[in-house]
Amino acid sequence: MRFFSFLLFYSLCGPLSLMAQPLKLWYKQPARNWNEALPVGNGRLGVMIFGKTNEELLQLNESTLWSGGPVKPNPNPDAPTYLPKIRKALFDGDYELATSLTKKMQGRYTESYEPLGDLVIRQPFNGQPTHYSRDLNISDATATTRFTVDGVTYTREVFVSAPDQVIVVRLSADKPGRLTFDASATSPLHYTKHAFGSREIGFNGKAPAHTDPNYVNYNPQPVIYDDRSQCNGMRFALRIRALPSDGTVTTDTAGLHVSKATHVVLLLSAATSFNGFDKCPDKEGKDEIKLVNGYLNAAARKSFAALKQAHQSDYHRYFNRVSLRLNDGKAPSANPSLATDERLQAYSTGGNDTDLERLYYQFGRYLLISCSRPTATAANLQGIWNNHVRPPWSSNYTININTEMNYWPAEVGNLSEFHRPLFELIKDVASTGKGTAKNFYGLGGWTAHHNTDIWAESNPVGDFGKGSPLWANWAMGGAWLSQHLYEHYRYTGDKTFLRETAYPLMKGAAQFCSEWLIPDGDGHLVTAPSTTPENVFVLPNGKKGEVSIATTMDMGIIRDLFTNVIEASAALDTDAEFRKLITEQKAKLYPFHIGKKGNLQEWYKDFDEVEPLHRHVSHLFALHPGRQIAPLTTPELAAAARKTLELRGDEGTGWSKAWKINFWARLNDGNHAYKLLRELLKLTGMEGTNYSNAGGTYPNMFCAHPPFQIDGNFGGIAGMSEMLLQSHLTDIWLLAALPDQWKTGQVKGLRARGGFELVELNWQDGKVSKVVIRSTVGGNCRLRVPNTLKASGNFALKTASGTNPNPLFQGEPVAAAQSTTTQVYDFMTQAGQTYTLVMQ
Ligand code: FUC
Repeated sequence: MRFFSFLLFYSLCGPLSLMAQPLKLWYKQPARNWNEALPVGNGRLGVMIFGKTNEELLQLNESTLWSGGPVKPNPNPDAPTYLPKIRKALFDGDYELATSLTKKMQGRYTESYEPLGDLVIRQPFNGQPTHYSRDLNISDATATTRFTVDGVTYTREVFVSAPDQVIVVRLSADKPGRLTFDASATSPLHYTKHAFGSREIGFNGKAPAHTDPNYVNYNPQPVIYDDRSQCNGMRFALRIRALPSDGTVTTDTAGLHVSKATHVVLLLSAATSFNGFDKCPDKEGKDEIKLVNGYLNAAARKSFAALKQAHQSDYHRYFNRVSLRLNDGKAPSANPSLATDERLQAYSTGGNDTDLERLYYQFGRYLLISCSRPTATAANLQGIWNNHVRPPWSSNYTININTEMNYWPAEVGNLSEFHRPLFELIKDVASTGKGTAKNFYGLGGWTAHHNTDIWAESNPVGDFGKGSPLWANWAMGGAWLSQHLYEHYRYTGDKTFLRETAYPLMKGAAQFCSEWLIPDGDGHLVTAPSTTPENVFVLPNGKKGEVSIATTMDMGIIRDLFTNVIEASAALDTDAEFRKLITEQKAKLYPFHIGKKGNLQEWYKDFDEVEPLHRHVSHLFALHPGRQIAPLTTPELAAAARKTLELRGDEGTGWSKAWKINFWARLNDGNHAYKLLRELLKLTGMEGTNYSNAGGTYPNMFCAHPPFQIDGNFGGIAGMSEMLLQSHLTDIWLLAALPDQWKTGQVKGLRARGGFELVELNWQDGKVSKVVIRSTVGGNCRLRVPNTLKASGNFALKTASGTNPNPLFQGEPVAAAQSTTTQVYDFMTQAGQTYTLVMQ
């Protein structure tokens, strides 16, 4: 009945009114596996909801729950002695020796992100459930499961409150006294169960002192709990309390038993003893029992309605900042009777559904709000959702692409606050990274390598020679992460942040790079050893080489960092000497080269790659997320970057496709970006790891690496933003890579660099019909658009000429300010004022 009234409503009111409907992922059956379960979270607490009927499963996470303890300093004191030997081997052309020596400069692997446990709710039914539906309403951040059985309709609502720091589960029956269930909680870690009075249960536990990455298979005991030092393995606690209801509630060690109720609200609270990256989580740990009870007691004083109201008004503050309409919903095959998995399936087999693309975009924003709250930890490889004790790649922070990708949509997607946890992580990594720079290389500043964890590990991983230098010994992690600090400044113009937080960290990363560079004897500065994650080259003798000199990625990242530090130190009027030094060094960096195939060369020499279709495209860093290569500023290098992408092909894992969307958008090829977006959204159920012909989207809209990795969700929507709006060069370019399928649309609330907010952008037939821009910090607004515009209102709009005077838009000069396909305008803005431009 509900379904038919929805159909009637839809046909009466048409697709436009569909826009006003809440955005939902919904399904006609319970989740059959984790990749069909639905994620909710508040940055610290995460839940995967399976929506099963008589045995519901809520898989639980707490974002600070990791194995291990603080980083052990100086794990490989001999490391620096190998550096001169490696460099000699490299300049002698002995790449094999260089590779084997580089292995001697490795340290420990990181620790793993651990699951908290499972809540199982058993309801005894006689009949078969009917009228089943479950959904995740991303407009309200609430999940609902509903079904009818034995003549009763049961509803379960779940949300995770950020203001109240609890998971709220409300179970109800539409007939009085028909709600009877048992709830029990288990953990895959070491734990003991408890019952507290008649309405509360829970467990206390201890995380492993160490967990090996899932790809390490040579240790007899990959998960270790024993730790006499009391410095490894944090404590954790979970509490589940039933609020007073009309039924009876009892507890015992088996769980919590509710009988003959009508509505019951369960509050779940969790905490760990994690007390910062440099504190022993056990003997110096926080009092997790006090924390868990504190959250629970405070929340229990509120009604369900009050908890829900506080949760939703908090969530709406962020989520509602952006809205999107693509093609006015004119081409959706979006048959409203199709569930999300069916819609993905229809889309994967060629159906058009711009509304599904919109849902995907907003789902990505939903995920960032749910897994990267300003006061919580940064989003890891799986955000905060993981059910494995030894998760894929430790579910850690892989910083040779993945962690950075998580944060690409933050600023443009108007979720700037949600970028902050990354800055906190960078601070911690810079702290251990200072020791790593000194102990591994004898250098100043700070550095980090392939991946890090909650303890801010920064050493080259690989377990003392067992890992491939290709990824383990890549020393550019700190330099790449630092880009995020400066980008936050470019978007917000927040000088206090630049002075107090960003600049000291950026400068430390630049100091390391400045000392890491060496002359190549040919007038250039190079890095050595150097790798390009994660491809291997063919040596002249036909063998494989991993380590070489001055890879294009190294040069791109250092060029980017130096540019940012030069701009930042000038903006802050500080460190003139250091600025002079790195300005001179930047001019001598080994330049980008165009290879024999017309591509952007990946290595110092024009080697062939062992895997021509490799998923990483590290050498295009300067195209995206860097700003050194662009069609408008370096047309020849941009053409070479295009050739590289053509040669690499469109295959790859989830994040690889997502990165390629961004690359093609930066090359202003909206149709190619769109082709990749469609591939990213291809429905898959694939498990395991398939590095070449894989990627796609699981039924719950999580990105398949495979297996699940959240980076592809975030990279994908960052790419969609880049198709509509780019501001990395010296202007704000609207509709920079518009595909044919998005000829008409509207977006509200995206942010551009320079502190500008796109209050509203409307376009028709590929042309901007109206744009409303609000300035938050003032300054010149230089706008690049595909058609002529006029000012609506009393402000002077002029054709742009010369350098953009706005200090947040420095950069390489754009060859021709007015290109044949775009118009470029300047208008002066004042902070807090709004400016409207309309089609002429
Ligand atoms: C890098 C990638 C893998 C994976 C892992 C987490 O090492 O090469 O594809 O994304 O990180």
